[in-house]
Amino acid sequence: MKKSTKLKHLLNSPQKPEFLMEAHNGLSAKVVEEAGFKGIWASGLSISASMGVRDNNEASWTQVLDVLEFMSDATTIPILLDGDTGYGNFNNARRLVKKLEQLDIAGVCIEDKIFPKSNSFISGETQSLASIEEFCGKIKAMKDTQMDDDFIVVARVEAFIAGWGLEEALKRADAYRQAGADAILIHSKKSHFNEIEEFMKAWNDRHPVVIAPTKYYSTPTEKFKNLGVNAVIWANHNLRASLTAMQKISKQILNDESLIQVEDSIASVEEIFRIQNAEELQSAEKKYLPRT
Ligand code: SPV
Ligand code: MG
Repeated sequence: MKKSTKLKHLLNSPQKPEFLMEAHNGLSAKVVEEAGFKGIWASGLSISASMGVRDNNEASWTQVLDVLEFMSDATTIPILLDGDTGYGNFNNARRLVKKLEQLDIAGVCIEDKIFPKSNSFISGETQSLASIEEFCGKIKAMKDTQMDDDFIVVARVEAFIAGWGLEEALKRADAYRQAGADAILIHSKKSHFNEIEEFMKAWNDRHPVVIAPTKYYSTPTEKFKNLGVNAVIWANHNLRASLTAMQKISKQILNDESLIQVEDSIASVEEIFRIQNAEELQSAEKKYLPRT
């Protein structure tokens, strides 16, 4: 089955919610697939952080595509790209769709802000939203451009992030649905899931909904299920886990000036070879290299 079709099924699955796990490079994408997840969230925050830059479109869109190519080649489960604002206007966004399809990326999520975007958790209230008309035009251009009928465009509503209320969030979500978005991502930066709850009740199962409970992380998943959320994105947890691990190990090796204390607490070199599938190359070499 095509990766795009798998993502489409995941977003429309009778089993609610389904889950997408964050990855930010080929290795973390493999880890997500091996863990058993059905889909990958290629997080803008995590990809930018792993490149050592900010989540403000400092990395160019083609630099992001280079990372995605490794992620896509390394895995068989679908990848949903966090495509920020689509890296420009409708024209940039539709060219993005064309290139994503070529890389076998299953779908892209775009948010109704202005390029260059800022992360939703940094001074959200000062962030301007795109006009509904402009954003709907962008969604339409993307849907008109895709060659694969199952390619997914998720429209992310940043109304709550920018300090607007339920009415604005609903108005935008419904306009984006009508413009052709395959699902809505409703985002909130509150530590309680109130905004999401209000939205889900008023939305009344009109169209698939995706959430990213980064800030309201203490909400039991059962609540999302009861509200009928279609998919939950665990949005940045591999990046954060690896940052903590790297900080700890670098400090320890710096202080110890020795590897004695760390060797058993980290992945073995053999484990790296396994996840790289080094064995396959060894057998291919036997098959294809001249015997000397
Ligand atoms: C990201 O992962 O870059 C997101 C989701 O946009 S969140 O960080 O939860 O805003
Ligand atoms: Mg993002």
